[in-house]
Amino acid sequence: MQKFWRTALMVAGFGGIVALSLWFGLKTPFFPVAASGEAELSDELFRRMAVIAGVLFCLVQGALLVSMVRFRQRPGDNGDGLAEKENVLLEFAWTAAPVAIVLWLSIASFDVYNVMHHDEAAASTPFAHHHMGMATAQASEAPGTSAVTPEDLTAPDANTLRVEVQGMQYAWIFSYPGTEVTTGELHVPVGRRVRLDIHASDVIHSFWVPQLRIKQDAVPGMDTHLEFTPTVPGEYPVVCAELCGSYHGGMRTQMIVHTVDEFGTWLQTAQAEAQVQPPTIAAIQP
Ligand SMILES: [Cu+2]
Repeated sequence: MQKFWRTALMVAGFGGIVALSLWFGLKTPFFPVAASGEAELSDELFRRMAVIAGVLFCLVQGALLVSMVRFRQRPGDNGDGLAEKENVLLEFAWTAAPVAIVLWLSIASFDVYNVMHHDEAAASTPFAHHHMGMATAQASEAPGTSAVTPEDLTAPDANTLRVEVQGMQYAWIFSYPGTEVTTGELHVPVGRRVRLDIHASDVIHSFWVPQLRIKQDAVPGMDTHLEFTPTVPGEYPVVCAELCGSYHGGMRTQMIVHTVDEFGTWLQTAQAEAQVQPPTIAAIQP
């Protein structure tokens, strides 16, 4: 009978730990606003990890606490304790369980990674080729005008918006291929898929926008990219997340997510300005 109660207590304790971990993991209060379509993917992954970590934390700390109290040295006890040699089942379990968890987490993480880092083949759909072909044709017909008009970039069925991102000590420079627009702030329309092609001029930087849950290293000599769909208009901080020099902490700018109309207006203004004067963007050089 005593064995029954001991088992019942252990099962109840484990149930309590799981419930506590679920509550902590699913209600995790650490996230800023989720402003992209992909944010939920990484948040969900984080919550699952938090639940698993919560269970493991409680189990390990609980076992420590129970052992400290139950198996403490009693007065007058100078023995060596139990001569426990091995427990094959236990050793197998504590090896197999972490292997299974890590494998599952790797696969789940890779799924999320794949959504945010399309490869070149996936990005260049036949429609993209068609659209780019049209833009080139327009440019050759009317030399001197921009290949891509604001209407092209804001049309509801328009392609993924491509932006070239250049990281350098200590600034981010954004240019919009097909237009002459180059800016120090990233402007994008809400609800449209955006592809950033990321480069670095000098050392490794990392393009990070916490509210959109996107982060990608910018590596000299290597092209990296990110894809996402902003869902909430607003201004979000762009932060360099890779220590890149003495002014690394100042390597910040803004991502402005516009409504579609606002973006069209911004692009028109920026193009008009670009034609009047070539872009002058100063990076801070110590
Ligand atoms: Cu940097």
